[in-house]
Amino acid sequence: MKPFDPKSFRKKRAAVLGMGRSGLDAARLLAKKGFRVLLSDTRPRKELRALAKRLPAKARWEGGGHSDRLLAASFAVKSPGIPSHAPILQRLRDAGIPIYSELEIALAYAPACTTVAVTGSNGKSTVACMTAALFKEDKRRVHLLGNIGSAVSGSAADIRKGDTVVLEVSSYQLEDSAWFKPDAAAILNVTADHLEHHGSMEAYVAAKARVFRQQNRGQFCVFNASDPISLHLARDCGARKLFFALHPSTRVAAWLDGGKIHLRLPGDPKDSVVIPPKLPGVHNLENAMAAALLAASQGVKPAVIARGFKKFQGVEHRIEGCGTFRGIACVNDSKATNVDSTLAALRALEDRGKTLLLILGGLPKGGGFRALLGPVEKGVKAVLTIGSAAAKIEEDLQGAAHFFPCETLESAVRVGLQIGAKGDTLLLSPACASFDQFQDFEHRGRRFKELAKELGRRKA
Ligand code: UMA
Ligand code: ADP
Repeated sequence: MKPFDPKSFRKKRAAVLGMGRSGLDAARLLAKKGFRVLLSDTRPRKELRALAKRLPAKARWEGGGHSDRLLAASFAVKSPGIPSHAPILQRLRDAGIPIYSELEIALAYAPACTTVAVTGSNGKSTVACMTAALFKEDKRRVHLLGNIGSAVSGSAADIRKGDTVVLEVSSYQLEDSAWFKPDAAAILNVTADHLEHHGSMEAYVAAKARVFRQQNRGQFCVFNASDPISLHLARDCGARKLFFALHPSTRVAAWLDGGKIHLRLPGDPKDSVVIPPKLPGVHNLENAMAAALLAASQGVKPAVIARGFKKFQGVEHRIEGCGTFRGIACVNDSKATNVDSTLAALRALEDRGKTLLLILGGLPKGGGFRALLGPVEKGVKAVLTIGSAAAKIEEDLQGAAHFFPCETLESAVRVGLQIGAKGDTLLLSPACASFDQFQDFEHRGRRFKELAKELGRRKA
């Protein structure tokens, strides 16, 4: 299979699998570029009708499954959420039809721009936002796209020569991207996540490695020397490697000393020191080092990085302080959808002592909660459980704290504010996906903030 080249197809027919954000934007882009597009989705037709109204008149679509009509296409575009074992993918392969990711199609239409890609199990959005802020501080025209919520196809027409495109890339997007070749990439950390989609840890790690597979000595890749899998993957990378670590060592390009970030960049005879953004947790210092290296690899000067960090305020739903009610500080970490991100929050707040009222639960991702046992015992006064993971949480964390089964977020906030004392912290850091009770983690986080305000203002 060759990289996606729009001019190479004799028949201008494209099949687009999935009618979510990626599929709809890819279809619009391809239709504009003169392709006859057929979109296809497993959802019933009646659920798709409203979406189809937003498509160009020439685009055709089908619901209720992926039919053989797709096999008339010259190539197919796969939405990231479609599992790689979906039967339609095999049927397309058997018919010799190449399958590309939405990311690859979109970037093929973007003119010469700088591409910077961030992947990892946790911290992608934060690092992508920070990196974009650093490039903006350098007065560049920046597009922040990808898994963060905006398909690249939707912005391809707006990307100009010389722009900087900062991409948050997920393992889902990478597993389909055989030709992706960013100018700078970062693998922040790799811990078990999304195993239900990838089928095995090996497949998940292999997908992450695709972020640098096509890179060569002309590009850069940032690795976390303190993360065993990120470090291990570096062995296989042909780009110029930039490591970051919490402690100084001769091999690293960024490290911490006295709370400051030290940078030693290739070609720069002297080290630079920058003050990191004021955000909670050691993990955010790691995030800042990764962002600094990505920006510096593309010529952003340390003084500009320092200015960008000074202005950076953090990202919504990530250990976000959202007010103090009845003397209880409320913190929204709804984006903590796995155990590792909840561990990061517990570490970040450990200086508060044993004052945490922790809301845990939602839709479990598999793998259990036992890794939380020690930190919960140390820093958590009470665990308030919600959603379908509640029983498993109680089983795994038995004896570590008092448990209050609350079922819903509303009840958890109410109970938290009732049982909490002045000086306590009510933390939503659920270690679970949100889809059992909410549209997504943003919906859950917004609801938490509303509830804290609403119930916190009522008399106890
Ligand atoms: N579908 C099929 N056939 C199937 C399976 C699904 O047709 O076999 C259809 C569904 O019915 C649905 C569509 O495919 O209509 C959904 O496609 P999708 O799941 O790829 O979702 P998009 O709306 O295109 O959003 C995707 C990313 N979603 C996933 O990777 C699951 C979004 O990341 C991303 O922001 C968006 O593209 C733009 O780039 C979200 C996400 O949850 C935030 N990502 C995961 C994460 O961060 O943990 C990886
Ligand atoms: P992602 O896009 O990879 O999901 P986010 O930046 O949205 O990452 O953060 C997701 C969750 O992980 C949040 O709860 C956040 O506090 C936590 N987090 C952020 N950076 C890191 C990191 N480097 N290591 C561990 N957890 C992190």
